[in-house]
Amino acid sequence: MPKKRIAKKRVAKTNPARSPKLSVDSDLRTYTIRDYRLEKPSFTLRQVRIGDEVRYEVESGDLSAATPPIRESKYLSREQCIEIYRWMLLNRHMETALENLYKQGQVVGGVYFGLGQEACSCASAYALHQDEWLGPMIRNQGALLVRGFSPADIMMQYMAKSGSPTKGRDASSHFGDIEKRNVVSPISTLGDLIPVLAGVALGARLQGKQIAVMTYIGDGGQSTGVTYEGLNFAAVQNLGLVLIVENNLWGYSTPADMQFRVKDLAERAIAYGIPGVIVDGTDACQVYDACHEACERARRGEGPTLIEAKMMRMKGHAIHDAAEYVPKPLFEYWKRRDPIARLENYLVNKKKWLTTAENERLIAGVERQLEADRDLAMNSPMPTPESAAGGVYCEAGCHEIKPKYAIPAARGGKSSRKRPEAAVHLK
Ligand SMILES: Cc1ncc(C[n+]2csc(CCOP(=O)(O)OP(=O)(O)O)c2C)c(N)n1
Ligand SMILES: [Mg+2]
Repeated sequence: MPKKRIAKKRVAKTNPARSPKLSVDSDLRTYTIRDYRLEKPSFTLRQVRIGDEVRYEVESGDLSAATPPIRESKYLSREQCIEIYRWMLLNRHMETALENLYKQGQVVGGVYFGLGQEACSCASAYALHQDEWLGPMIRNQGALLVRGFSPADIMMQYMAKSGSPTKGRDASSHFGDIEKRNVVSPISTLGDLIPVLAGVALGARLQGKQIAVMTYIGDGGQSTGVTYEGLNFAAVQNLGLVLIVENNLWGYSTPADMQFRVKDLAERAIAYGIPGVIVDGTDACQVYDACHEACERARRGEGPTLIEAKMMRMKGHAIHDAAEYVPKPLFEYWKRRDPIARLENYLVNKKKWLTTAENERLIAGVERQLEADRDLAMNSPMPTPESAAGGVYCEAGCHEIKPKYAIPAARGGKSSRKRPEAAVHLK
């Protein structure tokens, strides 16, 4: 008798019609977004109007939550962690020096800051190999340092000095280096770097090399059509694009809540058919690990990855913007998550990879380097008036673009393919 009862139960369990789990599976699809974070801050803002001014207040969310620890990296060694920390310090100190230069009237135009975003800029660029490519945006001055530009290059650029990367032709961040550092110049129209970097990966592939290429887009900029077009092209072509969506909660004075409806921007990856990852953008180890994995995927020819880095823009859009519209408690909350202070604490107190004295020496070294670079920038000349006519338009051979990796195999002889009708028609 007992045997019979057991048999009956088994039949019932495997009967799909009676199994709610199975019917749910066939109706719903689920997707995975890897989330590296050790905390998941969530705030809602309320718009407040005072006369003509629009400001925001925090409506809900735990502003007093304890700061999480740095997440242990799966890949970074002690030396690499310290090297990233040093880049972040250089990034921060250089921007402080730039702010002072601006206040002294030495800067032509505005200055953009990546305060609070140094981990995102530096640890991401650090994941690229030397012969791979980066397309930075305005907040990624740390990434420029990692790729080999000096603080003097960046300061001279803002001061429009003759020795700056564009020889005084541009007064902010529109410079790159296609010869040595493999940096594509930032493009102001938000999103346009994405198809350009996808094209760089395609070019490398045509030369027989799968590389990782990296670029950034903000929570505001990701709404542009070209973001979709560029990333979709990279996805369809399986190009090694690593797109870092810098969700710093503000696009000018527009809070992220008013920019998109999805909970996390990493969810956008689902629609492209590519992996989406979330990291705490103030944790250098998380940023590095996600970028390293995305770069390895790219090098294996498996296509693009979208990484959403969540953090906070800790200043206004540029130096002219006092960011009065941002709720003060939000600044205080994110200040406790300062990427440099957290990494310093991790290296000195948690891992004991740096003694206090070694840390002080490292910081003093960064300050010395910056002082020397600032003096160099200050003392270098402005361009001569006569030079204004040159170097604006392309001059013969001024930026000849040669294949970087190999000469692509050319198709010899006449093509046997029939010319498509459209081509004939257009002619
Ligand atoms: C296509 C396009 N639209 C508008 C602008 C003007 N603009 C420059 S920066 C910016 C805000 C960008 O915000 P976000 O993408 O979040 O980047 P963040 O400044 O926060 O780093 C806007 C609207 C532009 N440069 N390009
Ligand atoms: Mg933003």
